[in-house]
Amino acid sequence: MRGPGRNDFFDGITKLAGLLAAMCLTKGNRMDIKKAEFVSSFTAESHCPKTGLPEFAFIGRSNVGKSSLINMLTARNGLAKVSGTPGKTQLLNFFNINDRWYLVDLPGYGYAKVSKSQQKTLAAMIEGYLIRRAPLVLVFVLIDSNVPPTAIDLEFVNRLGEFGVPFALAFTKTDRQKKGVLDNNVEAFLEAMRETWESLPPHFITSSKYSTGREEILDYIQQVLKSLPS
Ligand SMILES: Nc1nc2c(ncn2[C@@H]2O[C@H](COP(=O)(O)OP(=O)(O)O)[C@@H](O)[C@H]2O)c(=O)[nH]1
Ligand SMILES: [Mg+2]
Repeated sequence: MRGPGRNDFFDGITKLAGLLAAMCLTKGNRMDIKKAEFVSSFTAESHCPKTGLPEFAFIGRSNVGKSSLINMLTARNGLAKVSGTPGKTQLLNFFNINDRWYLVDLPGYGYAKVSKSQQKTLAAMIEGYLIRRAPLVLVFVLIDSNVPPTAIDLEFVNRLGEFGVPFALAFTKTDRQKKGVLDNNVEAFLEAMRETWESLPPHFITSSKYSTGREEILDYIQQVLKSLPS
């Protein structure tokens, strides 16, 4: 795993974000979602357009609450489809946010009910995007806070490390648990990551039901955008 480089990156980004937050994150600076528009879906990285704008991708196991989180962040209820049927989103879905950045909704991973060959196709699509997509700035990996760490999520974040892709964690559906259980699950995930990672990525506690974590995530995206070379 390309550990040390990634760790430096996280440290750098976290410090920079903290500094910027202290310097200029007054209310007027908070990201207002003035525009959130579905643009198009693509079946492969090679088909994705050159937009000139940075991309933040969202991924997680099927049913983790990704569509709900996207709707919550953008304050658009029907933007990403919320579905009780997992495994439906099988494309790279692009959303234009404020003509400033793209939110890219990636297919869910680890959905057992799709065939092995389809899983392979999906994995190739996801990895192709993650590895080759130049405008990709950061991936939000969604983790269900209601369950202890799963091998599939840990393997996925470790793979991001191997690819050298920066990421942050968003623990989802935190309203469904007592605080004690939630804290245990979050801490256990971070603890499991410490086994392979020297320093940890930023993490967010979210509930789409109560908009928990919305400001924190939007502030973070704003800070990362500001830190990019123009
Ligand atoms: N209580 C609660 N339920 C949620 C939350 N987020 C998602 N859900 C529910 O979890 C299920 C899956 O959500 P969805 O957003 O479609 O997940 P996706 O498959 O990852 O896109 C749906 O029944 C949602 O209503 C949350 O923050 N709190
Ligand atoms: Mg979905």
